[in-house]
Amino acid sequence: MAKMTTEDYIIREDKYGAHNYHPLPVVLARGEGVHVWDVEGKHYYDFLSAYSAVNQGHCHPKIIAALNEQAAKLTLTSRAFYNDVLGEYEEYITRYFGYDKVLPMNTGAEGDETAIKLCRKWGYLKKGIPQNQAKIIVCENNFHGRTTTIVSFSSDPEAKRDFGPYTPGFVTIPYNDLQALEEIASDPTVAGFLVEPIQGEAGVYVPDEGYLKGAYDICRKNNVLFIADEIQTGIARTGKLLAVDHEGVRPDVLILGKALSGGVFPVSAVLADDDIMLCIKPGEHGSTFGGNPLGGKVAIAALEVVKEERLADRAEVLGKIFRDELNRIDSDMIGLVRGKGLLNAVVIKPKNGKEAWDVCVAMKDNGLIAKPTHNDIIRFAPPLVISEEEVMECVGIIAKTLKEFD
Ligand code: IF1
Repeated sequence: MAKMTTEDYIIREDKYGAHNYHPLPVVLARGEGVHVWDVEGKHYYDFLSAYSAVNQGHCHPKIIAALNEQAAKLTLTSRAFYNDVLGEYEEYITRYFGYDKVLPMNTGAEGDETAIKLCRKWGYLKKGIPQNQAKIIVCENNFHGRTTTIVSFSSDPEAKRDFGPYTPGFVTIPYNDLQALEEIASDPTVAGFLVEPIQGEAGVYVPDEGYLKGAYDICRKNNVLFIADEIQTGIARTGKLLAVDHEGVRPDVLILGKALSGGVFPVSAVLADDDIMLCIKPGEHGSTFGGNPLGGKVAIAALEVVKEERLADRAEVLGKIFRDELNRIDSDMIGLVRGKGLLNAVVIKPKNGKEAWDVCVAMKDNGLIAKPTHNDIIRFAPPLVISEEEVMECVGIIAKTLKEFD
C-alpha cells in the first residue's frame, strides 16, 4: 500500500472522528524533548508542549522507563483493593508539595470537579453554610476544563452554548480585581475562590504583582478556601515549582494535572490538609483509574525530573531571554509580549487580512509549531528542557516568519 500522506491522515480523522477540534494541519508521529517529527519526517520545535503537559520534554527516557517497568507489572487495581504503589505515590507527592493528603484523579477537569466537591463539602461540614447554598467565586475568562459543571461558570460562549441547563452556585468576578473579591467574599455562603494563578486560555494573562497574595489574604479573613488551579501553570512552567510560589502563597486546595505526569499518562491530583481533605468520607468520591499504580510511578518519575533537571530555574532564565528577544523583533504584527517563565504569549496585530492563525501555519512551514488561543494571541510554551541555543534558533524562526508578512 502506498505510504499515507499528511492529507490522508487528516481525511481519515475527519471521516471517523468527532469534529471537536480544528488542529493545525500537521500530523505528528514522533517526539523527543523539544523536537517532534511529522509523518513526512519533517522536524518541528514544539512550542505548545501539549498545553504545558510535556514540560519535561516528549518521551523523557526516565519517565518512559518508569511507565514500561510498571506497565509490565500491574497497571490498575481500582480502589476496591490496596496496591503497593499508591501509598508510595501519595507520600511522595504530599511531601513534594507540602500538604497532608492527596486525592488522586486522572484529567485536569476531574481535578477541578474534585476540588469543587471538596470545597462544597467543607463549606457545609466545617463553615456551616446552609445545605445547597454554597457559592464558589470564579473569574471571568477562566478555563478549568470542559465538564458541564465547569462550563456552567465559563464566560466563553463557545465553551458553554447549548450545554445548559447550567450548574448553579458560582459567582463570577473580574480577574485581577481584589476589590471585587473583597465585596463578595464576606457573603457567609461563599465556600471558596477558584482561580488560575495565570490565565492560560485567556491568553497568558498575568495578574498584577500582589494579586495572588491579596486574594489569599481576603480568603483567609473571610474563612473562604483559596483554591489554585495550577494544572497549566504548575510543575515549573512559570519559573517556580508553582506559579503561586512567586508570591509565597500556599493554597488551601491545590489542583495539579498535565505535566504532573510529563504528558505520558493522564494524572491529576488535589492536595489539601486534613481539616479539609477528611471532609470526604469513604464512598463519597472516586474514580476507576484514580490513583492507579501506573500513573503513580509515572508521576513520581515526572516530578523527580523537575528537580533533577532544575526545570523551574531553566524556565525562569530562558523565559526572560525569550521575551527580551521577542521584543527585539522588528515586526508591526507583534503587539504585546507577556508571560512568566516559559509560559508566554504574543498578541498578533492583523496585517493585510493575515492574523495569528496564518502566522502559525507559516511558522509550521518554517519548523516551529504553536497555536493561537484566540484569534489574535499565539501562546509560546516549549518544553522546559529547551536549551538557550534552541530558544535563540526558535526566535529566529519566529522573526523570519513574521518578515514573510511584510
Ligand atoms: C482543551 C484550553 C489550555 C487548564 C486548566 C483545567 C484544565 C485545563 C488551567 C482541564 C486544560 C487544556 C484543555 C484543552 C486545551 C487546553 C487549554 F485552551 F483549553 F484552555 F491549556 F489553556 N485547568 N487545558 O488549562 O484539564 O481536563 O484538559 O486535562 O480542552 O481544548 P484537562
